[in-house]
Amino acid sequence: MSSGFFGDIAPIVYEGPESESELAYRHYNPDEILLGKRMEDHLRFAVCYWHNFVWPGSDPFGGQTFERPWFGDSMAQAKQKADVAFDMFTTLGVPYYCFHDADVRPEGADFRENTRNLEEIVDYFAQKMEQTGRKLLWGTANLFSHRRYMSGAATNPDPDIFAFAAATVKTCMDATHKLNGENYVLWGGREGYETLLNTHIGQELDQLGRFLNLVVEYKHKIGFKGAILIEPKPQEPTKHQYDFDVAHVYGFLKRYGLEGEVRVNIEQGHAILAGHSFEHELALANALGIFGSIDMNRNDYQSGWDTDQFPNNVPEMALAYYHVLQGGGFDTGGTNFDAKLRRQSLEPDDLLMAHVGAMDCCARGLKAAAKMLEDGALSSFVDERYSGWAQKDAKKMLDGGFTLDEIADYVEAENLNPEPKSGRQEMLENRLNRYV
Ligand code: XUL
Ligand code: CO
Repeated sequence: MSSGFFGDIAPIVYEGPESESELAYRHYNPDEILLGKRMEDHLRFAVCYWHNFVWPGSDPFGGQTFERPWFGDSMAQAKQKADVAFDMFTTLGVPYYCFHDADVRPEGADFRENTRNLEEIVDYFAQKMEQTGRKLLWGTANLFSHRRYMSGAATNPDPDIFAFAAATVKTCMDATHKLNGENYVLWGGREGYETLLNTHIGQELDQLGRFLNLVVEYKHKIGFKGAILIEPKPQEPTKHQYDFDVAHVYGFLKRYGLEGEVRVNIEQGHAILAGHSFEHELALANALGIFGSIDMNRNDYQSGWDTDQFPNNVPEMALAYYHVLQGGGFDTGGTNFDAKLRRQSLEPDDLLMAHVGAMDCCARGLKAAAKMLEDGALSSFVDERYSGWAQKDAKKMLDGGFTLDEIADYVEAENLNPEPKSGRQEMLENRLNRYV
């Protein structure tokens, strides 16, 4: 049954680049085949619950701007919110969604009530998913908003808070498993520190390592087949977060023996906050074998804040999808819009237009990326640039077949005197620009 929130808006469909409608896809054509696969199956779009249906429009200087009938803390309102959310997923034709426990259930007085509320909503979601054919990309626990987590969840100095957080994650993993979620995400919003004056870093890292091992052990215990993903972010809300970026996460996983068990959910805006480009983080995750999923939302490049805006820069997105495709594309992952409206965008259809534009930009980025890959526009040069490493002696050098002094002997014997070769950056930038 329709929630009525969006009025009588018909399902949004592909109308092609000439369409004049604000509520039509010009580029996102789910059935279009790229590299042998449907566009919908490449992109695996997800709508996030929190920014669309929970965030009230507040900023550090002002409170609520959005008026939504489901704002409140009753179970009836939580179900009304779910009705609107599923209406939006189906109107947009987005196959997946993502949520935190605190987005979807009323806050209870204690752990037991939280769990009961979550279970009731999970049953409601299960019915709605069955009716609408929508799927869960990932579930997660909000271990950062409640005041009990102000000094961390897994990394809290108080073991009772560690326990409360662990128990909460168990309930969220159960919920995700029950809804056939394809991934479980951990973003450690409070897993870091404000000041070293009161912080024991080594102790906190060991707590975080044990916490993540508990999650992985439980995944296997319940037979959850999805991927466990960490979402890196360097700061905000804490001054310094332990899951700073992909490289930090990899080092952390190695240290705690989890590099084969946990992958990353990379958010565009977080990459920028860490001083990287999005494609750097994607390429590195691929190289390290830990790529999982993406949050496709941008920051404001001037303010330097995590503004969670809908993506709208096609060249950036082309490069992002280029790296996603180069790594073989999404497996359990997908494209989640962890994005929110600007607080002045009050109307229900602003929510729809934001997603329509974002999905069209992703589709354009994906098409450009697929074409670049197909044509070998960048890879032909890169392959040639590294082709020397296919030669016998070069391979031997890489595989440990030479010691340092043997390499010195080799250079002398062959009288090596190599000349540098052009990196051709401008030529490659020009090539890229032909596709976007
Ligand atoms: C915060 C953020 C989170 C995670 C899920 O910056 O990105 O919403 O995506 O907890
Ligand atoms: Co995110």
